[in-house]
This record gives sequence, C-alpha cells and structure tokens, in this order.
Amino acid sequence: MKNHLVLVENQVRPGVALLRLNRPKELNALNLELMAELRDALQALDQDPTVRVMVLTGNDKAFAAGADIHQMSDKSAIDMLRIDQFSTWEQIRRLKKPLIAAVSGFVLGGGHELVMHCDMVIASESTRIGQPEIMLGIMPGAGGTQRLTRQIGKIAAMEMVLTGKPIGAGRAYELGLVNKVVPVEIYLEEALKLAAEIAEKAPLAVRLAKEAVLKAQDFGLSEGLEFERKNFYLLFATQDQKEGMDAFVNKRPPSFQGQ
Ligand code: DAK
Repeated sequence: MKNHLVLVENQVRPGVALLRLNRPKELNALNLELMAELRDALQALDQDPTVRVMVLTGNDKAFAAGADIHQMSDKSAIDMLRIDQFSTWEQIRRLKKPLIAAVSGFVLGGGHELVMHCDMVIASESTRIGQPEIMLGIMPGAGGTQRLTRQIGKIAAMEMVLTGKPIGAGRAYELGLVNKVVPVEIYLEEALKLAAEIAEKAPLAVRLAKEAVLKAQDFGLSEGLEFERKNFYLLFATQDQKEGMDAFVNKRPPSFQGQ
C-alpha cells in the first residue's frame, strides 16, 4: 500500500478539510514527493464543493523543518532549474479557498515559506520559526526574503535571514507572523474552530475577499482599491448577498449556499 506523505480528512468540522504532513521521522522535511502530494490534495479540495476551508498541520514536534536537505545536497543549479519546484509552490499560492496553518515545534526554511503561503496561522507555544538557509550556504528561495519582508519589515527580516536564528512563538506573534499562540494541547482545535467559523460565511464572498487581500501584497494602493471595488460589485450578483441582507433585515440567521 502507498505510504501517504500527506494525510487528508474531509469534514472534520462542517465544510472543513484537514491535511497533515506525514514524514514524522524526518521532521516533515519537504521532499519533492511530499510537495507534489500536498499540491494535488490541496487542488482537489479547492475544487470540492463540500469543502469551504482547509487546515494544514504537521505534528507537535515539527510542522516542517524545511526542504529536504538530503534531496537537495548534490543538485546543480541546472538540476534545480529543471526540477522547477517553484511551479508546485505557485499552484499552492493560487488556491481560492482559505488555508489555515496549525503549527507547532520546528517551522523552518521551506516549512516557514509554506506557512507564508497560508492565509492565517495558529501556533502552539513551543513553535520555533526560522529561516536557517544561511547556515547551509544558501538563502531562502520560496518567499523567505520577499513575503517575509513585506510581512514583518526589513529590519526584522534581515535579522532572521542573515543570522538564521529561529524566533519563539511570542516574538512571532509580536511581528505579525501568527494570528494566535495557544498551549500545544489545543493549537489544532483552535485552528479548526477558526476554520469552522469561516466555513459558515458566504463562500463566494470569502473567495473574493481572500483574493483582494492577497492583491494588497502585489499592488500599489490605487490599483488595489480598483481591484477591491470590482470584487465588491461582483458580490451583488450573488444569491448569498440577497440572503445575507434579507436575514439581517428580518432578524434571522443567514444560510449561505455559495450561489
Ligand atoms: N531535510 C532532511 N532531513 C531533515 C531535515 C531537513 N530539512 N531536518 C531534519 N531532518 C532529519 C534529520 O536528518 C534526522 O534524520 P536521521 O538522521 O534521524 O535519519 C531527523 O530529521 C531528525 O533530525 P535531528 O536528529 O537533526 O533532530 P534534532 O531535534 O537534533 O534537531 C533540527 C532538529 C530541526 C534543529 C535539525 O534537524 C535541523 O537543523 N534541521 C535542518 C533545518 C534546516 O536547515 N532547514 C532549512 C532547509 S533549506 C525551494 C523551496 C524551498 C526551499 C528550497 C527550494 N524551491 C521552490 C526550489 C527551502 C530550503 C530549505 O528549507
């Protein structure tokens, strides 16, 4: 039987799917096979109408300790170019539905870059986040200089990228890298609770709002506001907008159908 590198459970809460990285002995090091499996699983759930929100986790000791160093160690620049792993990561970046990371323990290198592909992050108190690539004679290559700097600013990003030293969960919260820090016993539960809350919202509004927030990372303000406005207008074409406003006017809870 195939040994799955990513375990998938659908409907762990209504409308919520859970994906678990499953290379515990290697601290969930992200090899090519795991990344391909993860991309395929995420894309399938993104297309599945019964799923509204996805949660990505590892285990208490490690979310992921980075890309697989054993697999990369003998590669040439041309090997890396031919493998073109960036297209896999790019496909994860293009997911339409919200993806929430539930992390604990080591969140290093590519592991943290993967977390930065997620939309929100719940962390356990034992989380250690770092970009240690500099220790290996390389540098971050999947967003660890660009997304990280946009998220926490130049000074803090420089320190993480140039020293390679990990930071604890409290500091990560102060810097805005995680939404919430909770005891290790409940970080997954907390992430599932957040996912379930978002799964109750109008799916098309969630999708277009996620898309617009992500554009703020790429666009200048006036381009971003124009993009926001178009998505805002578009939502007035949905049945869920009528349902949400009718429910408010008639003092009843809304029931959103994603139409
Ligand atoms: N790769 C492969 N195996 C790893 C690993 C990794 N990143 N991290 C840990 N392991 C394996 C260890 O080799 C060990 O396996 P055995 O020797 O038992 O077979 C097992 O996991 C347990 O690790 P340790 O014995 O080292 O455990 P400790 O508790 O003593 O230490 C540690 C935990 C996390 C401090 C240590 O394992 C460590 O420093 N790991 C390396 C962390 C690291 O440098 N990460 C950054 C890797 S570079 C790209 C996208 C992304 C990237 C590159 C390209 N493209 C899109 C092209 C990303 C690059 C990186 O992440």
